[in-house]
Amino acid sequence: MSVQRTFTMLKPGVLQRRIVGEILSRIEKKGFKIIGLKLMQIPRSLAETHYEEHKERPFFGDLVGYVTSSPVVAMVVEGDDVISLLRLLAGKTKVEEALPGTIRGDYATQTQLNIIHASDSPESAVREIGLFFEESELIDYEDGNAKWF
Ligand code: FUP
Repeated sequence: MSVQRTFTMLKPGVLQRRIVGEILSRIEKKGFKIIGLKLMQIPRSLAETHYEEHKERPFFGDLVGYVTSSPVVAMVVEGDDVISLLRLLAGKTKVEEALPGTIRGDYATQTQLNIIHASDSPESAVREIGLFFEESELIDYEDGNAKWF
């Protein structure tokens, strides 16, 4: 196990559906430490850069349109093996594979509206944290509950 940081984003449907608290609660209950958190209206250029690996895919335009359609909640989360563990908590990308009990499995019926993004590798995490956050926006505070998780 090693302490990692990952980037996660609650997509526009989350704020619109008034379920920010519920989704944040899942991340908190798991025991991860939120070290950066903000509401953002993502500019189109940032969305295109964030999803640039998909730029040739047929869903790229709709995906960029969706994530720029209204505000998102952007976060940096820290914890032991948080990159893979947060992906597990989020659930599979495709809704037909996202199991009940996962965030996507419980809250999404369409892949394009799968409500949460979480970095898929250490390289992606570094890149995505750098795209969305300044270092000064990340708070390195003492976690009084760390031993309980
Ligand atoms: P993930 O890392 O789980 O978000 O998955 P991807 O990077 O493969 O996909 C990014 C986003 O593109 C997904 F969250 C939803 C959208 N997508 C589609 O709309 N259709 C697809 O077939 C695959 C992905």
